[in-house]
Amino acid sequence: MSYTITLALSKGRIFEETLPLLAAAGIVPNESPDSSRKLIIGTNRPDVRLIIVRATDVPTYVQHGAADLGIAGKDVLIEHGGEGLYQPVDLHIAKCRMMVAVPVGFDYAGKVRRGARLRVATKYVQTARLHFAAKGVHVDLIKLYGSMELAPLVGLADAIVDLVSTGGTLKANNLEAVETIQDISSRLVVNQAALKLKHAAIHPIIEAFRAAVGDGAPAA
Ligand code: PRT
Ligand code: MG
Repeated sequence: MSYTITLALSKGRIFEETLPLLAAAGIVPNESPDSSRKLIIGTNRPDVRLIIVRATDVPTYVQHGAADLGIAGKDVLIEHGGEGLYQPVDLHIAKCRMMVAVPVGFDYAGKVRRGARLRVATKYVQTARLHFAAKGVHVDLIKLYGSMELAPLVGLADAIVDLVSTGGTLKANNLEAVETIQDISSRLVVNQAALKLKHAAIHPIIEAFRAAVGDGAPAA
């Protein structure tokens, strides 16, 4: 089977929230990545397949043209840099906020005012670097790959930069958010060369996603 269009997705919340948008574009996966271990999933359309990759790897597959399209969180796109990618549609899915959090009672504002140097643990090093540089806050960034909430509890860091949706994880670990860095949602990303070479196939998919999320602007 030769596929015209490959779409990169991560399983979990992005896959679940993308299903209705795919349906609006007339695309229905043949199986779910949660019940199947397959990494390449066919759809009702013989010319469209899905590939299942880690959320942080979606921009890489699309940048290199291994996928024509993908869906990735703004958090992931900021860290990746967005090179070689069009980001034509904000899908308003997998919403959360990128925030600075500290142990309850830690005087973050006071430390910042006094120009103290803070140790900040995060998976989002680029985002954190830009944020604290813009505020003129001196930080030592400590790169972690997960469970950032633990770092302040065991003395690895004073603060963390992480995604917050319900706030339940912060609360359970006696942490509180003290600053919002930015609102996050997932974006449709498109390989720039593929958009030109496969325009007839890709353009209608972009337009269907755009219509499904109620965005009236014309596609790239
Ligand atoms: O989980 P895995 O290590 O496989 O990969 P991933 O974390 O990169 O993927 P996934 O599927 O968990 O997240 C994919 C995308 O969903 C992210 O890139 C974000 O754009 C978006 N998203 C939306 C979130 C959240 N909400 C979210 N709450 N991603 C992660 N979280 C985590 C957060 O890091 C924290 O640990 O959930 C925890 C906080 O949740 P609350 O509800 O307790 O506040
Ligand atoms: Mg996760």
